[in-house]
Amino acid sequence: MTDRARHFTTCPLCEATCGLEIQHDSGAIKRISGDDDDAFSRGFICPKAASLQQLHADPDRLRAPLVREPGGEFREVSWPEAFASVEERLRPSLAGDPNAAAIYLGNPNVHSVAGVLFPRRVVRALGTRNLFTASTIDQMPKHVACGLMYGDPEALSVPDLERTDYLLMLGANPWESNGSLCTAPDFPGRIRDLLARGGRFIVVDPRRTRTAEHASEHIRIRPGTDVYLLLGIAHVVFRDGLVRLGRLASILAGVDAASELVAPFTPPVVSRMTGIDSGVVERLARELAAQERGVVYGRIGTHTVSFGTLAAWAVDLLNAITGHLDTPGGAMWAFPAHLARPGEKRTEKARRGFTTGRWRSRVKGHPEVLGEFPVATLADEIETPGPGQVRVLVTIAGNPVLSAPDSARLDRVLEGLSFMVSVDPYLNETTRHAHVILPPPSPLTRSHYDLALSRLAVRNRVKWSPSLLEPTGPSEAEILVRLALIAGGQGAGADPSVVYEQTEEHLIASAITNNPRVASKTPGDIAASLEATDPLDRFVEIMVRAGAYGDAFGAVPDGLTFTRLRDSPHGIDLGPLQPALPGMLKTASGMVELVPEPIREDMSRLTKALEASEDLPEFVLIGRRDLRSNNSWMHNIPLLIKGKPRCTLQIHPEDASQLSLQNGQVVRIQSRVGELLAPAEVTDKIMRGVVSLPHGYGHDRPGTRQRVATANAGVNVNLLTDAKAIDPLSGNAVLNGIPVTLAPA
Ligand SMILES: Nc1nc2c(c(=O)[nH]1)N[C@H]1C(S)=C(S)[C@@H](COP(=O)(O)OP(=O)(O)OC[C@H]3O[C@@H](n4cnc5c(=O)[nH]c(N)nc54)[C@H](O)[C@@H]3O)O[C@H]1N2
Ligand SMILES: Nc1nc2c(c(=O)[nH]1)N[C@H]1C(S)=C(S)[C@@H](COP(=O)(O)OP(=O)(O)OC[C@H]3O[C@@H](n4cnc5c(=O)[nH]c(N)nc54)[C@H](O)[C@@H]3O)O[C@H]1N2
Ligand code: SF4
Ligand SMILES: [Mo]
Repeated sequence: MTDRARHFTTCPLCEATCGLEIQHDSGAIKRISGDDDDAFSRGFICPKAASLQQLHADPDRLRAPLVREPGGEFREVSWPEAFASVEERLRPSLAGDPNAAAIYLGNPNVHSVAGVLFPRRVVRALGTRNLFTASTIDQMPKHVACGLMYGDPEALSVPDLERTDYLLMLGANPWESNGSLCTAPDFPGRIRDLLARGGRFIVVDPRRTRTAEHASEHIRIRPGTDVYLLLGIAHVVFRDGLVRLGRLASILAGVDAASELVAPFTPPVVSRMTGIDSGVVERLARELAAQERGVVYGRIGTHTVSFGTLAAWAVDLLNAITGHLDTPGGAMWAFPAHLARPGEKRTEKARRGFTTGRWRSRVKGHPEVLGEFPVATLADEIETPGPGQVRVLVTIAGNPVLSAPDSARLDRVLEGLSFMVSVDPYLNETTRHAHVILPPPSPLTRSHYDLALSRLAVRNRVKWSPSLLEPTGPSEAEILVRLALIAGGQGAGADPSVVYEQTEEHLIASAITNNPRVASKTPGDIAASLEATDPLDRFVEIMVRAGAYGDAFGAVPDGLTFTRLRDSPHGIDLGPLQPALPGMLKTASGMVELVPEPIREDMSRLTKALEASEDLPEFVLIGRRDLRSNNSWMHNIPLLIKGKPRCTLQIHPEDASQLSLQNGQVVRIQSRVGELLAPAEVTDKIMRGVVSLPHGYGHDRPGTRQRVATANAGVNVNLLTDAKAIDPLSGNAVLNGIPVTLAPA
């Protein structure tokens, strides 16, 4: 028996944030397992966790920067050479126009402190308005809905899974995805607990997913129509006098207006649009309203559709009118340790509410939302000539060539850029277009704290973990800071520590202004009292000590300190979710706006769709996820990709027989924008008229360096999704419910 050391950390791969125990021999990883003592995840992990070891060891993972030669070949270079080459080309290619640069930030950024803090710094240094992120192919509708209702686009409510007795879930498949906008390690276990205490779990999905198989009831819905179901339920709640406002009665604005707005959505109308029996709509309304502790929760299938924001809004509306908002067992808000408790900030930003469209995109005139334009319009900005045309692209942790709609066009236009730089550990479908690739080291080389996901947790908790390994090159933080310095004109030789110092000063200043218990401290006192040494750990320390449970740098005797974080390798439980209203509200009225004006306006689009509903397409395409995948970027891990090919077109047996399609036979799938071939998987799990293909595949592009993925290429579903189809309020792409035609190939 060798004496292995045990290292505890958090898995950075998905939103569940499971605690890991890594057994190692002086850094050589021997085993990765769930941390049984983690206060939140209690030992749960999924198969992806163990693959961190393979990810770390992956020979295709870039260890050194690459520069693309004029001939197209990539050459490994030293870090100084790589940064020099960015300096040489980035700013000159802009020719003085900051908006000639665009930046795309991908999903993995939310999983690291560096990825949350520093990409914004690069954006500011570039000075461009052309900011694009994975949010507009994902959850932007929820930000907009919450922004409009609560005044704060980051105030996303989560279902209180641990205390609810009734969960109505739409468009989510946590048995595969492990949950989203709802950080709950072992989501399935938490649902099993709900069922064990006699609760009901209802899943609305066009597919009988693994999640649906565990539900008390599975309701099939026609893709893209969740909003009708939700408004139909609200209709019955109002019609039958089942409204219960409870404690929130005095701060809910627009109850009568909401009642009027949902009047057209009678159960028969809803039934016609969704394919769900009127009787089911009536019953769901009665059940939800009768619950002491019940909640409605919607995710990808509810958001990435053409009425995404309306549907996201309808979820919160329904929770509000049935007495399930901001109450145990309902939809609640987490209080992360690094933020002030809602309403406690001394100088709460003036309650200005939330607006979008402060500026517009050059080509299509899309309104900015949270300072971003829709990813769906990135190709327009690159391809369309004229002043302000995008000639330079920075991508950080993103693979839009596989993840964004109409990606054939994006793939094509990226080749026309004057300069592209990517911060990414792989030479993949997107980064093969870059002139310089700057690979961050493996996640095991960074300490961990969840700045983003702790806001979405179903239980308050805090955890900080040190890094396991030393990076051999610069950390991701340093890469991003250097990129920001180059973009800002300070050059490749500028000292990153200046940026760390500025960030620290800024965080200390905010601590003093925001927390009344810190107000009497001087910046010098605070800096001198810090225990952490690494700059990013110091940022976490400042935020946590000034945050909701912090020691306020000595003013609160039992408050959290960095020493306590360091001495709690399994995390610290901070208890169940607590009520946040009205303190959290940032609307101009100081109320929850149940019927914000932009929502009321967009409702007319919905009413119009009611009239146009007769000519339904023969087939619509939806997506899906698999437990062993992670969007586009973990198909290079043999452990995860092995087994039956998973990039198949699921189709109902009766639809298949009508098309004379056999299981395994190749189908030609055509949409307005493209076509592709995929093997049919005939299964009654999917409803008639709907077919499903997962995203993140299509690893057959030339010039990539992901050998395992290339051998298991699959096809890219986003060759079929339409960049013209977006939810207008959020700019989110429509990725579910794509009209397609099918034929045997
Ligand atoms: N049709 C369809 N399309 C979809 C979806 C869908 O359901 N259907 N889902 C959408 C959703 S929800 C999302 S979030 C997007 C994701 O869209 P993206 O974020 O664009 O794509 P990912 O596949 O997550 O790619 C992540 C990239 O980050 C790199 N990476 C991994 N770890 C790190 C790291 O630590 N640092 C850095 N710098 N880079 C890293 C990977 O190599 C990869 O290139 O896809 C969307 N696209
Ligand atoms: N294993 C794995 N885990 C992941 C990811 C991954 O790629 N793989 N990606 C991560 C990311 S970035 C995200 S955002 C989350 C997403 O997490 P989830 O929101 O749970 O996403 P999905 O698993 O795609 O589940 C969406 C479900 O919506 C259904 N659906 C499609 N259209 C409609 C519709 O119109 N109405 C309704 N009601 N349902 C519909 C689909 O059939 C599918 O079952 O997962 C994260 N976790
Ligand atoms: S569910 Fe899997 S991928 Fe997600 S955090 Fe847990 S172990 Fe990691
Ligand atoms: Mo996502």
